Formats: sequence, C-alpha cells, structure tokens
Amino acid sequence: MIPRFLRRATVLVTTVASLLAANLLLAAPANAAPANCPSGTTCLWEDPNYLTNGSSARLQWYRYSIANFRNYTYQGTSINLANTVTSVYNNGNTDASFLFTGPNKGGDGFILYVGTGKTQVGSLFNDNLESGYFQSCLPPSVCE
Ligand SMILES: [Ca+2]
Ligand SMILES: [Ca+2]
Repeated sequence: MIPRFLRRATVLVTTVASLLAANLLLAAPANAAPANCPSGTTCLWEDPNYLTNGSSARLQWYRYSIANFRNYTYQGTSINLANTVTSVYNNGNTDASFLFTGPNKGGDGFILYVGTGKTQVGSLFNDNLESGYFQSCLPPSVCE
C-alpha cells in the first residue's frame, strides 16, 4: 500500500505534468496559420473563425493587393467579397496588411501584422471591407 502522502505527491506531479502538456498543446495552434491560407498571402473569409459556410477552404486571398473586393468571390462559392468579410489572416512573409472599408484604400482602415489574424474583425469593419493591400503595395504603386 502506498502511503497517503506519496499518493498525494503523485497526484500533484501528474496534475503539473498534464497542465504543462495542455499548455504545449494550446501554444502550437496559436502560431499556425488557418488551414488553406497559402504562405505569402492575406486570407479572407465570410464568417468568423476563418470559415465560409463552415469551410476554411472557401476563402479568397491576395499576394499583393485587391483594390476592389467587388471583383472577387470566395473560392467555390458565388458569394461576393465586398462588404461580407468577417475573418482575416496575414500569412505573409514580412509585410503588414491593410484593410479598408471602401475600394481603393477608401474609408476606414486597420493594420493586420504579419503572422496575425482576427477571428472576427471589429464592428466598424465587419461586413464592410472592400479593399486590402500588403504594405509594399500601399504607395501609389499598383501591384494587384
Ligand atoms: Ca460576414
Ligand atoms: Ca464598405
């Protein structure tokens, strides 16, 4: 029979170990880009949590910029990008991304740093975005 104090110590060690394991499990996905978002692009979905109608594959992305979301749909859907985007992820290499409520950098904008995303953009931007640019495409230069 194991003495009670030893059993208690074992439980404590097990608890610490499982907490550490849980932490490691939680830490890994936080750094990973959402599924189906290609490296070097900023990705856009219609719904929260990097999904469109329940699928992460129904997305649209830009490697440089999209001056007018009106010209694009989410892949595999007929849903127009303009004023429907709800979640975004910058899976670029170095540049921050800028998203605007109007076409051609119009309206209000926000910055999305590289390697970060928003599972739901703020209420000012939700279902309101119409153009997006990586930083190097923000100057008058056009690189769509
Ligand atoms: Ca939406
Ligand atoms: Ca808008």
